[in-house]
This record gives sequence, C-alpha cells and structure tokens, in this order.
Amino acid sequence: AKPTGRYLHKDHQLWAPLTLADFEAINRCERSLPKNFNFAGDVLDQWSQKEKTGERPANPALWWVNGKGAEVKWSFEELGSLSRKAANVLIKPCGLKRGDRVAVILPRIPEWWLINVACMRTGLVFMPGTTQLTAKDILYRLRASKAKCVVVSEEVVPAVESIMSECPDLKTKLLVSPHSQNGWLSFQELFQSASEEHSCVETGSQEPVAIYFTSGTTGAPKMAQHSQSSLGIGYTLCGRYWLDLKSSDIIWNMSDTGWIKAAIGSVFSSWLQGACVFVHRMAQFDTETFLDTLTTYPITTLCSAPTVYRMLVQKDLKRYKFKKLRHCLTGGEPLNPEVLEQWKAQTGLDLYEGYGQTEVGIICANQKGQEIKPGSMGKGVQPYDVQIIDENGNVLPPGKEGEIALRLQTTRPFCFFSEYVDNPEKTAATIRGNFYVTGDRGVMDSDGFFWFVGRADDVIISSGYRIGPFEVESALIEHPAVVESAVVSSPDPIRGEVVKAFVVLSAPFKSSNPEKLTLELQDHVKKSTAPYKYPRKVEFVPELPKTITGKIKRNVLRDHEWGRT
Ligand code: BCO
Repeated sequence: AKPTGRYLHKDHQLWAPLTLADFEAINRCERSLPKNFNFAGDVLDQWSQKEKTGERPANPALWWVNGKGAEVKWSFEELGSLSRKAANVLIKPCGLKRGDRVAVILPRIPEWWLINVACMRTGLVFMPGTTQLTAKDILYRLRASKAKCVVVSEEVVPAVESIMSECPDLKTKLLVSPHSQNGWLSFQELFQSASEEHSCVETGSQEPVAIYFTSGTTGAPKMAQHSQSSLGIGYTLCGRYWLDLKSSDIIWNMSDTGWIKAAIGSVFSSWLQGACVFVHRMAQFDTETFLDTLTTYPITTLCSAPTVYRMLVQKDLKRYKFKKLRHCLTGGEPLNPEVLEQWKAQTGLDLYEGYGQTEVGIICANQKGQEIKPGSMGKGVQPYDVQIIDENGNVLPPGKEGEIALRLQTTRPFCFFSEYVDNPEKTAATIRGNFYVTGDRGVMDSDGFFWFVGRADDVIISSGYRIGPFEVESALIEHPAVVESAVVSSPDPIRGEVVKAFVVLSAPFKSSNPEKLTLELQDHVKKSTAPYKYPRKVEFVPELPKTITGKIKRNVLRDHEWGRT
C-alpha cells in the first residue's frame, strides 16, 4: 500500500501516519525522531483527514477577526487547500527553491498563517519579523540571512524600497495587499490563479524550518535557526500539559507574528492538538477591545504577556462576563504574584506562567493540575532536565542562586535550535560543560519550583520583549546630541522593566531643554530601530562609570536603578 505517513513503525514494519502519542513518545525520549517530518504534511493534513472522518469537532482551524466586522474561518481542509495555492505562488512566480530564506514581515492577518504553512510545504525557511522593524533593521536581516524573498504588507513597503539596492541576494518582493505596487508581485493576484495541486516536500526532521532574530548584550541580533521537528514536534507536551489544549478548544495567543511565542501558541502547540487558533488583528493594543473580545467569542484559552495582565487588572474585571474562558497563560517576562492574585480574585481563574526562550522553547511551566506557587515559574518541563549551575558548570543545591541551565545528554536535544546561523562562536558560548546556559539567573526551591531572578547579562526584558542595550546605544549615538550612552533596565510597575538610557551630551546640546531633548531622542530611536526598544526613561549625566580599561559599567547603573548596592 502507498505510504500514508513518514514513519516506519518498528514493531509492524508498516508505514503509518505519526500520531500524537508518537510525538509525545519522541518528546519523552522513548522513541527516536523519524528521518523525515513536515508539520504541514504530518500534522495539519492529518487533522484535515480527521475532520472528514468526524474524529475532530467542527471547529475552525483558524478563526480571524479584525474588530471591524471582517471574519475568516478556515477548517484544516481549507487551510490545506489554500496553503497549497500559496505554496504554488512561492515556487512558481516567486521562483523560490527548497532551503531559500523568506523574510515575512506581516501584521496579524490570515495570509501570515498561509505563507507560514506554504513555506513548510515547500521546504522554504520562514523568517518572521514584527512590522515595527525599521528600514535599518530590515536591511540587517535581509543581508545577514541572504534572504531570497521578502513578503510584506503595504506599511512596510517604503522601508524595503529604501534599502533593497543594498540587498544583492533579494530576488523577489511579494506584497500582501488589495492594491498592487510597481516593482512588487501581488500575492492576492497570483493566489487567485494559483493551482491547489501541490505535493508536500519530504523534508528531513532536522531540516531548517524557521529563523528567529534574537537580541544579546553585544552586537546585532543573532539568527536562531529551528528545524522542522524542533518546532513541529517539540511543542507537543507544551500544547497538551501547559496550554491544556484539546481539539475542541479555541486559543487566543495575542503575541505579534514576529516572535517565537506566535509560533508556539498560534501555530505549533495549538495545531498539534488540533485546537482552533483565534486571532484578532488589533493593530494597536487596547484593553477595552481585548476584554470585549473575550466576552464576545467562545475563547477557552488565553495566552498573553504579563504586561497585558498588569494592564487588565487595573480595570474592574467583574463587569465583564467572559464567554467560555477557562485557562489563562502567560510568559515572555516574569509575572508578579500580586497580578496573579488580582486576576484570580477578579475572574476566578488561575494564571499559569511558563518560562522559555526562542532558542529552546518552554523550559519551566506551571502545568494544569499542578500546584501553583505565586511568583514561581513552575517546574522544569519534559524533556528538559533543568538545573541551577555556577560559573564552572556545577549544579547548585536548592535555595542557591545561579544560572538556569539545561543538562545535555549525549546528543543535542532535538527540540533545541540548531545553531546561530554563521555564528559558531555564539552557538558554542551557550554550552558550559554538560549544560546549555540560558543566560538567566534563578533559584530552585526544595520542591523543584524555579524562581526567576534576572538576566546574567545586560539584556533588558521589557513587556515581554528581549532588548539588547547595544542596539539602543547604537541608535542613540547616531544623534548629534549624544557623545555616549549606557542603556540598562529600570523597574516599571506595568512593563516589569523598561529601557533607560544614561546619556552624555555633546557641548552644543548641554544647555538644551531636557524634556524636549528626551522626546527628540526617543523619537530618534523609534525611527532608527524598532520602536518597542525606545528608552522610556532618559537621564542626562556628565559622565558614565567605567572600568580602568574604559569599558562602561552598565551593572553599576542598573544596580542603582534597582536600588541595589
Ligand atoms: O507606549 P508608547 O505608545 O510610548 O510606544 C509604543 C508604540 O506607540 C510605539 N510605536 C509602535 N509603532 C510605532 C511606534 N512609534 C512610532 N512609529 C511607529 N511606527 O512604540 C512603542 C511600542 O511598544 P509596545 O509594542 O510595547 O506597544 P504597546 O501598545 O504598549 O503594547 C503592549 C503589549 C504588552 C501588547 C506589547 O508590549 C506586547 O505585545 N508585548 C509582548 C511581546 C511578546 O510577545 N514577547 C514574547 C517574545 S517570545 C519569548 O519571550 C519566548 C518565550 C518562549
């Protein structure tokens, strides 16, 4: 018989489709990875089959609304046929080939999901980016990745136009918009005439599927590359035990399309479990729209950054009757226990915090059914052995602060990122002895619960964004008023921490009005790099603390901000 899947069952010597139980077993290291795996073919198309046989409720796979009356509902079958059409657009008129990198800078619109799945079907490497990226950010991403194609919405066109002459590898520009533009292929037009016939590529399990740009203390963002299986199989347990999803659930994960959290909550974890992914276009975050959405739609599961919950608990939540909400999750930055308690008091629902990273996915979580210790990010999740280690890679006992690390077995866990592309030094720097080091500091208590302390480096975690100080300092130094600056985190009641810049002014600007100059510098940073990184606090100082060799001591400024001696 013709193979229906890509996995040869050892016991029966028969080809059979991979099941959720197989995926769980792979994550528990009880079964080895299949040689080939493709999320579109091995997961999405399987759910499409189950829809036909009635093994899945008649729930959409994707439910999109824009808050202005427009709505899209696709079953897995429709997602399948539409993404096959999108795959044909990418291969034929766009001329892309397996392994090519595609930068996709789109807001939360249905085409983002279509193009994402189309890239899986064709073996293209998907590189999402937030629409907050500026021309300079896009230039860096296109050049560093040697992307062959960029897919954008109308608002991103001017930024790409301004830098495309500096991107020799860029062959195709694809525009997702009802209006066409000179020099751009129109996704909508090509999609209309594209065929639905497409055979999913037999990708290797470890073949690249996506690249995420992630910020560090120094230099430009690194390119963390993931494989078909690291994202496509590695989020099985997360979907089942942290998100607590079943195929009848409707999950609203409101993360921007540019972050791995969108991949976790709005693609892989959710669709592995056959759940419906709910999306609200919401161009600008707004608490009223957010709460109205929960009262209007039968959303069962909500995942959002702690900053959002901090904003929501300022409201009188008892006024709102959420239609079907039963499970609430949060991650991306530490959640304070007060917010968890206020959310519970006002809604009757617990908040389940998870902790993870773009590179390795979910590391710790408060899983459904487990005790929650307010302020803790839960216990280590399978398949990881999470430990607290010292600077020499020794495991520290409960109660001792150190770096949060994952013990490595003989082989690299399949759910890890494969590498930082073209950066073997930075890839190697994540390993200390037998451990992968997260760069985060924490403590494990005697019950095995982990407590976040802070970053081990200078990276700032604000509103769930990971912000490299170097990127903000580089933007500031472009302004004539700035001689030098040091960018550190500063506490904030809503955003957890915010970016603060200590700035030494050049002589002509020393007598400027400080409020006006602050606004000017903030505006300058928003134009130079993605606006979410702008310094929400600015302090003008005569000089910066430095080491004997002239290196800026960001830690002195940071400790001062946080009231530490
Ligand atoms: O707050 P401001 O108004 O002063 O500034 C905002 C925007 O107005 C401004 N801005 C945006 N586009 C602009 C612009 N300014 C000028 N020109 C433009 N084109 O920039 C600031 C952006 O800040 P924001 O994004 O925080 O906006 P907002 O509306 O306050 O949103 C709040 C949140 C909480 C909705 C937002 O911060 C958010 O979505 N945070 C979560 C981020 C996230 O998903 N992180 C997960 C990363 S993945 C991960 O952690 C791995 C886990 C396994």
